[in-house]
Amino acid sequence: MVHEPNPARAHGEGGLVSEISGWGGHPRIEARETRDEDLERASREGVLFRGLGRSYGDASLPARSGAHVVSTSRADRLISFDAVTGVLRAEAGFSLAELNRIFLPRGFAPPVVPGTQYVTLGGMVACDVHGKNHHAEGTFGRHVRGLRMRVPDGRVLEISATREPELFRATQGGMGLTGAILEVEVALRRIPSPWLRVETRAFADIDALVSGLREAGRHSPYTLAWSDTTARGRALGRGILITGDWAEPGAAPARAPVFRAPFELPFDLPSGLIAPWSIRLFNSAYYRLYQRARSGIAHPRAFFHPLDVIGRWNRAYGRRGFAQYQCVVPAAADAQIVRRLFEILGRMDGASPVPVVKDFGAEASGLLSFPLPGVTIALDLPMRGAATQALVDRLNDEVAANGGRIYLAKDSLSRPEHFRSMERRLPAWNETRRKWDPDARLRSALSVRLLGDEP
Ligand SMILES: Cc1cc2nc3c(=O)[nH]c(=O)nc-3n(C[C@H](O)[C@H](O)[C@@H](O)COP(=O)(O)OP(=O)(O)OC[C@H]3O[C@@H](n4cnc5c(N)ncnc54)[C@H](O)[C@@H]3O)c2cc1C
Repeated sequence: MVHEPNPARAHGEGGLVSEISGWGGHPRIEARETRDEDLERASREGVLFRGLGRSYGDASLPARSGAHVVSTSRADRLISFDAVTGVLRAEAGFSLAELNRIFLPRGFAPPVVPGTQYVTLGGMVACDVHGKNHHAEGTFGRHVRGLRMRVPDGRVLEISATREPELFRATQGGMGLTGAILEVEVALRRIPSPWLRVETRAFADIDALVSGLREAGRHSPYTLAWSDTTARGRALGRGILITGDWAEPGAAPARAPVFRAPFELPFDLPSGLIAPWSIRLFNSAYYRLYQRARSGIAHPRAFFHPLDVIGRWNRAYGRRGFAQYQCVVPAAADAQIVRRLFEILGRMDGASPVPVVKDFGAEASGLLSFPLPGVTIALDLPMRGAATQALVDRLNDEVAANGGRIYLAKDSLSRPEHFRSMERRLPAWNETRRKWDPDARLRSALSVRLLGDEP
């Protein structure tokens, strides 16, 4: 399938300076955001690319107020698909939502998906996203066959695990700082039906939940857990384990799943509605609702992207926004460390609505890819200014001291000292970045905050 360029969309659009942010709504920055369906042209200036802005913090924001950033969302053509090998090539702005809509009913699924489908292929590579099957399939980058990129010296290159392998590795999880991704080639996998067979089971505390996750990973390709960080005493971290696999045709509806446009929150709700008291009530009700084991057939969106059911749900946090905090701690003693992190949350008023807990498999080849073997937790923390900064600092002390690391796609508050102490691969990544971009022409608000780039 090849689409011809649409002349009406052929030229860069946008260009007025306006306020933009990542999904967490913090920080917000003035930027000149343009959209162009010709990424080769749009990348000539050596400007930061962003996809659909679903990273939570400052990764997709320009290095300084008023600077230019290119959104790839108009460059969304499917370039080729081989039905024998499942290999797809598309422009970097092609969205996972489109991929799901077109390919799931045809018997092919993306190999790895994040918790929202409103992301682009370029963003998935730059963040080297992980999904519920990390223990079995690794990150998205493991399935990427090649990239077409504009590198900072101006050349357009085809790169892969064998052509410019260091650049290829540095780009996976490189947060857009090694060049502009123009096209992505990735292997899809065959599935027996587009529906999921799903089971849920409750566990009474965090230790039981982590061993339940690990045990489930031995036979289930998809696993994750929701954990209650607001429960008290022994029950701290009690949670619901969710496992899934693609349903066989006989067990699934014969019809294709319909992806309806979600209901959208039309405006920002007042900041402060999502507060420790309301989170405690919600978490407790959620745990009770799923306390009895259940099983059934689920729509792929309900299983993989449950939050997408409400569009713009981030507005529930109000104008102040929220910080996502996601870290991973290594497998040795992971349940104890997670318990300590939850205790810190309790002491510092850091309630988070239904946090996600997931076990990770092997470290990826991406030089800054997030996962390492162990357990990851993802928390939504309503923004409370200095109190949230102090909480993230304290969590990072604990994570760094235990050999863990944070996920850049979610981060907005970590300090460079913490990041450096967590990231032993940083010197190797810096070296590759410097080789391709000696003057750090390509930079972002995140690279200024964490890597010491000039604004
Ligand atoms: C509800 C929700 C759930 C999520 N769940 C998960 C999850 O389970 N696992 C997970 O790993 N992540 C998860 N994420 C994070 C999200 O998947 C990633 O941040 C990423 O895929 C966002 O894609 P995007 O297209 O919106 O990119 P953006 O957020 O716009 O950009 C992200 C980064 O990619 C760079 N970038 C984007 N496009 C290009 C390009 N063409 N060339 C070079 N650099 C580029 C940007 O500069 C930026 O650094 C979740 C996010 C949300 C909102």
